[in-house]
Amino acid sequence: KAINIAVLGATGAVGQKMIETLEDRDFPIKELKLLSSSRSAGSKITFKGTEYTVEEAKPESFEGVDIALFSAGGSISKKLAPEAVKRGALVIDNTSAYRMDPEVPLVVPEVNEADIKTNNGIIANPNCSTIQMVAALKPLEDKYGLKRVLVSTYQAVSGAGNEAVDEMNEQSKAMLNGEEYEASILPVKGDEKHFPIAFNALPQIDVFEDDGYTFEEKKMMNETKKIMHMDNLPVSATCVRLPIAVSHAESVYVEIDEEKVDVPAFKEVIASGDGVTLQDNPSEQEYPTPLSAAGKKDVFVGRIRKDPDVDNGFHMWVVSDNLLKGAAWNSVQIAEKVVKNNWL
Ligand code: 11C
Repeated sequence: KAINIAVLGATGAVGQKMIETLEDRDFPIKELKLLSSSRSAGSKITFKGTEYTVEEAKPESFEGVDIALFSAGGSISKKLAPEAVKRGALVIDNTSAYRMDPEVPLVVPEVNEADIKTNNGIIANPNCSTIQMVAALKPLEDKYGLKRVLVSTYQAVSGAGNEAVDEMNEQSKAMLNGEEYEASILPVKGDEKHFPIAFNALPQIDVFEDDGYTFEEKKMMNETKKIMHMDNLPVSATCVRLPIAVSHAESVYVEIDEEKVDVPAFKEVIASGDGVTLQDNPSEQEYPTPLSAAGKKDVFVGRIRKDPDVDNGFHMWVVSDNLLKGAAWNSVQIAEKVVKNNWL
């Protein structure tokens, strides 16, 4: 049955993709409400040939809304998600505001779809770099069990929003022209120092915590345990931003709980994963890249190799569109599961 949907953060990098994904999936919508901060209110967005005016989000905006997709920043989620829930909406929140709340399910449908059901009105959508990694780990956990995960990321600038991508583009042009440029957004807009992303690599995504890890790294470590229901799984991350517009890539080193597995068997298991596509043929130079994954919904895995010195250790290269599977598609996918299973 058709339902009433609201998208909060409709003009942002993820919000735009949410709207495109709802259209692309032909989601059963009765009424669509596009919401934003007062700054972007009044913008026009076309959905299925009809022009919508983006409205400023207020608590009353959620009257009559069945599912609200939130992607307007953590503080706005903290303020408006309870208001939406109070008015009967189910919130699918794409910020970090509620992810580690024990009352809130944190969901990647291919991994823990059943968790959707037990909610108090809010379902959290994980961090983009976490989503693609757990999608690739899930078939390995099911078949072999997991003992340890080490990951280094190569993340796209769109994870930091449209204005960060604009800054990368402007910086790149300026540097090629030998002109002065000033960084003002990355690595973290609110932090004291800013560094250019053009022709660079920044080993800081989000703010630093007291233990020397960044919040992005902590998100990968903590969210993975929660989504996979593996509180004791050792996961350690290094997150790096590169001058890529779309798609995060990750070098994932995994120790499985079996010692006699060969590469062909490991590849077969990866290929069997829901939402996972194996792209791994070194003799044909076949492997995923950020450009090849951009615009696609799947998680792509290649470069699978066995650690020559560790019997149960494997390397893999995991790439996915951070705005789709990492954000908009995963949120819409949760909404589809809710509708399909009558979980509203
Ligand atoms: C990035 N992963 O690439 C971040 C963006 O917690 O939802 C997503 C932030 C989040 O900068």
